[in-house]
Amino acid sequence: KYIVLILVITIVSCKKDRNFTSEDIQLIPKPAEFKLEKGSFEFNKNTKFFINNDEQMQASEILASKFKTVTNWNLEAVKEAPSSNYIQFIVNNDLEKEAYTLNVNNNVIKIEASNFSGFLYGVETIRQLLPAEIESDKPVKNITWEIPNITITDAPRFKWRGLMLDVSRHFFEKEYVLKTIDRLAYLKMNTLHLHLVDDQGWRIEIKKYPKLTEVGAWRVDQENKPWNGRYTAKLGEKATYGGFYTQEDIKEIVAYAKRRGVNVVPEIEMPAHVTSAIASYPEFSCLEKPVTVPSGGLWPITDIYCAGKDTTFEFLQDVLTEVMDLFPSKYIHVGGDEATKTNWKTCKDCQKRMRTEGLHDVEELQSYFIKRMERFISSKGRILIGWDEILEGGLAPGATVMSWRGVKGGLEASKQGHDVVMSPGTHCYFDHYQGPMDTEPKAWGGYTPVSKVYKFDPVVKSMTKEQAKHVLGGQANLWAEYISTTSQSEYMIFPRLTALSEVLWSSKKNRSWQEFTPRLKSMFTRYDFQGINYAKSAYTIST
Ligand code: TNX
Repeated sequence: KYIVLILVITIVSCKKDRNFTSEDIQLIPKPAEFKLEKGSFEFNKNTKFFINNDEQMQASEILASKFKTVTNWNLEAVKEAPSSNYIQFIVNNDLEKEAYTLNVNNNVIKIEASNFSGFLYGVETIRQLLPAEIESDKPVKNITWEIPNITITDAPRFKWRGLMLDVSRHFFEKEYVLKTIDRLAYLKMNTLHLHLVDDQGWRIEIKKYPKLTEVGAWRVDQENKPWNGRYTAKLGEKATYGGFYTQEDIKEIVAYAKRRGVNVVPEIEMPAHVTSAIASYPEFSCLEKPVTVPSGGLWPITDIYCAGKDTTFEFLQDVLTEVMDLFPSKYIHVGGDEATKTNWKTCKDCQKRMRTEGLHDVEELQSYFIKRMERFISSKGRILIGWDEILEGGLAPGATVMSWRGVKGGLEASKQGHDVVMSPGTHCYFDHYQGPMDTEPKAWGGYTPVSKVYKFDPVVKSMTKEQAKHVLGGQANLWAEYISTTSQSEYMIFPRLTALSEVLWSSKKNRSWQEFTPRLKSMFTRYDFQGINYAKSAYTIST
């Protein structure tokens, strides 16, 4: 009996004395500063969130719902100060947006922030400090939900920390989009760019133009055939693959994202990558010939919007009006990439437009096109953003550039005093291989292992201080030509997004690949609990 008693006492006292070491702190992205102290805070069913407003309540719910799942506790949010065992949310307007401080001290945790995102990130940090089992989707027994006494001061390096999902080439169901939003917030990322339009599918309901989704959202199913055999369906052939988000779906996505500090940026491609729209309304193209929604790669893309007809612009303004009503995003993406302007060269309306506007070539006509859209978008108080082709023929006055063909376009835009988001194919294209081609699933091409993503820096070395200020941040793009399931999408996104989150959040001097890799490995345990199909090969290959 005595032996048992001594054993119990030893175990209990060991637990109390558990001393965390810096190896227990495996946060990604790495916080700006942290100081570990002796002692710890232990969650139990009486732990309370001490809050003042709805925003703080929403942030606390992220953690409360995790505890509900694993312990079945209903951690309460209260507005009166409890005597101990609570997490207090404190408004501190000296802190920048998204910044937070976290102080864990035996019986009390304090999170200070100036806005919702800051509180949310404080909570997400607590989540990462807790045992990995907090991520389980099933009840977990025999765990002490303890986190070390620690003081963290943290703020992001960049304000645009994004991921793009190509929902056109592969239609991702709403549920997967919502899951992706959770995962972004978990890594303190704040932007989800939805590529809603491309040749192979139009994915958003537009009330004024129902054919966009009746026709444009569907193609002949070629999901299991290689992308590179160009396949263009015959007119009238049965189109069964596809889908789209209703306006109700979009509202749900946007509201869900807001509660996770994520801004959803819609992309409505123009003038090219729009065969799905032309298939629905041929009258907005130069040739006005009926076409079908292609199932595979389409190159070059010649069926583009006609830049000569005013009706094209009216159509696009109507579309964007509905889009802007749904998406509160300050930035509205209009694509602008890879337009083969063959038809513009022979189209009478386009020729006339060029004469009346005094344009010398089709590049200037594309620039006219984007500038005209930019006037419309900025008249609504929003900012146009487009792929770096929008620089050609002259950049629209208020435009922001998303640089994908390397960082060149971004550098040029910053020189012209425009804001940029860096998303170079070399480091940010998650449709590239992340390991040897013979062992990895078929991908677009290229080689972008997680270590290369980690080496990315959105600020170009040759930039002046002034130019660097125009770099809003960076973004990963998941083009989906070769994606046919959500689990494959997860495989391409993770763990590369984990590396990118640190690139975009943590200061440069705070980053080291050697020091990052053990943290990445420990993140895998959390991803296992979250049920994410990350590329397990990535870690061994890159270290
Ligand atoms: C180029 S990046 C495209 C996409 C393709 C991608 C494949 C960009 C603006 N356009 O349409 O999916 O390459 O990596």
